Amino acid sequence: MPVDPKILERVEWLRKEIHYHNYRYYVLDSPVISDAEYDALMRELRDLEARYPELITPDSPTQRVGAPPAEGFAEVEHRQPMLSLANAFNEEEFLAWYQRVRRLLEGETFAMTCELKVDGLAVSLTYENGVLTRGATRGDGYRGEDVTNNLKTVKSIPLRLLKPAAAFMEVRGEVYMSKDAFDRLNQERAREGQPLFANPRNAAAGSVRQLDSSITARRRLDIWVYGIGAIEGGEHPPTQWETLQWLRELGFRTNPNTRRVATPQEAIDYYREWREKHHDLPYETDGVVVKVDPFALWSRLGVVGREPRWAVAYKWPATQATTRLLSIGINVGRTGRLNPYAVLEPVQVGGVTVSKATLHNEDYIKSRDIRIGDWVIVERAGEVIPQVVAPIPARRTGQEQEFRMPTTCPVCGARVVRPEGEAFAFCTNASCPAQFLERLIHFAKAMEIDGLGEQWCRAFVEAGLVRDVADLYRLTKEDLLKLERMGDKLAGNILGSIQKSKTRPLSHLLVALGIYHVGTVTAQQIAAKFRSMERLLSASVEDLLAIQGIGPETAESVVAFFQEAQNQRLIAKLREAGVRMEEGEPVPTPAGLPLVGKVFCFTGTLASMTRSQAEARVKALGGIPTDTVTRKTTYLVVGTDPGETKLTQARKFGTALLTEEEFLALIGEKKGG
Ligand code: 0OW
Repeated sequence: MPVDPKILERVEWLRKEIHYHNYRYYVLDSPVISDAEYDALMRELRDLEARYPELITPDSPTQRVGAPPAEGFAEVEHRQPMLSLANAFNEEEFLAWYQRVRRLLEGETFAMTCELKVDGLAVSLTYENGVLTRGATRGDGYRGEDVTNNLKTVKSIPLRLLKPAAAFMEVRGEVYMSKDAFDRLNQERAREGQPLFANPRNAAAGSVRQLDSSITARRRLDIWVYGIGAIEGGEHPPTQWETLQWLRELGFRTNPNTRRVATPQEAIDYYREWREKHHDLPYETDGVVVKVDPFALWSRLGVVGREPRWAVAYKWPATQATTRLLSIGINVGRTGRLNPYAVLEPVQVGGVTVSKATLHNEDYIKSRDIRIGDWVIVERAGEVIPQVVAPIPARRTGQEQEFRMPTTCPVCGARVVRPEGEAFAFCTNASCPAQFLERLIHFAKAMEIDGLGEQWCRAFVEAGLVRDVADLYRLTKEDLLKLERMGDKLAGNILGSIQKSKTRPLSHLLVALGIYHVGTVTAQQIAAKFRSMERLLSASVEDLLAIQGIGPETAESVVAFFQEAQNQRLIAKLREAGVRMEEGEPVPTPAGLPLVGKVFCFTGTLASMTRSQAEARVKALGGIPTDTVTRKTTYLVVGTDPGETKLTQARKFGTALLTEEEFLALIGEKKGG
């Protein structure tokens, strides 16, 4: 029966009042009522919502914690991609950024907004008609994880805006954890014997990506909002400075230390001032973000790859120290790459104890003549892992030794090869434990095993459930139910997807095995030519070279892969598990499909459809969509904010470029169709 309008009115009044007091307390840091008065308002609203549950709305202040633990996060697409930032590590690099902007603007001068670069994680908040409807992590900039329930627990994120703004709006900000909250959290974790977080940024990221939002709620996260993404049915002010002011009036927390300046010297003054003061802030920062203030200039300046030309991150200086290089270790990275690292006499670098540092690769070590036993200079810049920058020859005793890259993998003993022209050496064993997690993730993706993403792969490996990819096909439900947060239904779904993946054609399996230089197109060509794993196992380099477009390095890499004993055993295990080893009859692509044999790659954002929609259209018309531009790519479709790398590759291979309109015409659609 309808609720008494007086109750409705009281509930609405309470919500508005509580939203306002939340704003005063968590955003302005200046409450105007006592905690007791605030608690009384909340208690009254909770009682009314308990008596009249039909009145509960998602933006009610009572709805900040309420969702059951998620089983994983849905992937969501940002309406406007989230960009990253180019770095300037010193004054001349900052001035170079400024001069390039001046040049691009034909000498026009412009104000700049200087903001502290808070060291947290970037998020995007979607408000529809003033109500928070979604919160997402940045992800790869195009797609992120839906962490709405977690972000709703952050008290300084408004569930509803204080005044009308737009029908649809994406608000961008940095979620962070204060130094105090970080210390308290680690003390608590130490007491409970849990692993500690390395720094507030990791703690914030771990808390936002918590599957159980009631845990997130206890983690005392906060946010500084700094920008807008897509906006429809409304507009924001014409400059960054005014937009920050406007966001504050809407109920967001914007950083009070922001400053608008007219000249690069003033920006440098701001940077110098905060380089000395930032340690006193209650939260961590890793530099200053300087932005061109008028938005009208942003569109004229544009974006290169993922980085806007109209902003730069001017980072705090790296800090250095000297110490002894005791030995050189090797870790085998996710792609089998051997990465040398320095084992150091522990030393304090900028307040952090450093005992390991990267040495990048063999050439880096040789070109700097770094020897084992040397005194060396170590540098740590913000979150970048520390690196050895140079030896100190003057302090040599003559006992130092040259470094030599091992010829067998330190983890599994397989041969190590250094492909022609590569800076790195690689382990040749597909089941090498060191690279296994990444190979498992790649396998699951290439075999389209739905539900088996990075975090479950990691859980399988850590629980020792799988030692090579073939073990996937031997998993049972009781195996999976041993895992924390694995439910019966999810276990059934994952096992079902694993079984279903057995029927994928040979080309999928070839991609899934992660053979160096073998991507989607090469795999399809090899599978089409040899048609079965049997024939492929005895193929020679010449047989492979006979395939149009396969070069010597690919042919050798494929033959080397199948000659490795561990790989042959792996394939035998997969076959015995029932994984298909044949390429299906070539699906008779109905004659006349316009894109048969055409290889597509996409870069940037399309206005008329998402990337996955465009790839599906290409597939439906007989074409092959791929992630990278190679000599085999027929077309590179260029959307807005294209990636520099793909354009460079396309120029190198002479790939035909298509605008979105040309692409739509090719697939027989018109813009906005
Ligand atoms: N961390 C920050 C911050 C900021 C960028 C966003 C896209 C282009 C300019 O305080 N105050 N302003 C921006 O503006 N970015 C920031 O952080 C970036 C976002 C993505 C990676 C960094 O976290």
